[in-house]
Amino acid sequence: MKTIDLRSDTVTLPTPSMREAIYRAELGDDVFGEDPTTNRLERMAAERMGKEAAMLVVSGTMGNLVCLLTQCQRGEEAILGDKSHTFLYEAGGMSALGGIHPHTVRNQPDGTMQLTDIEAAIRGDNVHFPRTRLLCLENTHNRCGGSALTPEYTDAAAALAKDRGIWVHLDGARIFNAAAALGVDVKELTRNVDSLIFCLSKGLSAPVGSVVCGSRDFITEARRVRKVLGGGMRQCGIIAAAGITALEQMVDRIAEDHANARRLAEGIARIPGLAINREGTQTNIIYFEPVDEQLTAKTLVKELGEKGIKLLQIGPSRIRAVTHYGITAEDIDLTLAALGKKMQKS
Ligand code: TLP
Repeated sequence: MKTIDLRSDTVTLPTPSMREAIYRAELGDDVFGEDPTTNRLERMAAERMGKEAAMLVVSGTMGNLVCLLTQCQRGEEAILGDKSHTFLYEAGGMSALGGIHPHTVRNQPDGTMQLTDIEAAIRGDNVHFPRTRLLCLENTHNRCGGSALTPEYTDAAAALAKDRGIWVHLDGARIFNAAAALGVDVKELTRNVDSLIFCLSKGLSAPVGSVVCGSRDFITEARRVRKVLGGGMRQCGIIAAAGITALEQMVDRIAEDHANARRLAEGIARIPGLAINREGTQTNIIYFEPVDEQLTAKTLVKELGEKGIKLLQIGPSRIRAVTHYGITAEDIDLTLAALGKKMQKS
């Protein structure tokens, strides 16, 4: 039976040319700064993001944590969206390991936080309050339907933060999806943030790895934090080699994933009994739900799973589908046919 795995873009396997690049990678000890392939990936990533320096980390979660720990001391505060990945899905690492106080601000359905809400969350100088150090943005926004924050919004939020003397970190796990959806160079989305991460192992299809980018001084400090977390790797050119191939070959095809996500969303909108998120599909993530109380999200996910179509249940009623390399328009049509058949029966 054919499997169509729409649970996440993290399920992507390395392409044949990534496997070839891994096999051929020139290696050294990266803790000594001597892995030529890792050094090359880090230079490429910094250049792409318009930053001075970059550092390979194991995962997006580690990248966000390294950035937070580099920018905030214990008892200081970071402002972040109440639906942000860092707040919801990173095991509370910022407080568990950094003693950093999360101050959540409501995410709007499009993934933004209102500037007035951010402004209100920034603490004044008062002995009762933690010090606000950092504002965290997420682009694309996972829980907000894969929505893309525009350069104008990012610049405005960063200007506000700068004016109030706080830094800005961007969780750009899927920043290339945002750039593709908006038709802008990725630098337009990163130019005013102090630190950012992007993931090699999601839409870009590499097997492992994320990259932290920022100023030279920031990355020097971040290397120390990564070491503390046990993230100093040795011959990680094995990972970086696939990352280089990802940057060279996988960025320009992302638009295909977005077209497939739109095809899926439009098809779901036509199936009676299913409701699709109202914000529209901008990138490769969609959320939908059964409206009929007889059929729960859990049952629908289970029954499609039995037919080889894997979806992710999020909360009691929502279902997530993510398109990625390896998912074709034909797979989308098979998924829609299976969903349509299931809904007819229920
Ligand atoms: N997201 C995963 C799950 O954790 C939910 C997914 O399947 O979408 N930032 C954002 C915006 C993310 O979506 C993710 C992963 C991360 C950070 C963490 O990356 P990893 O999984 O590499 O630690």
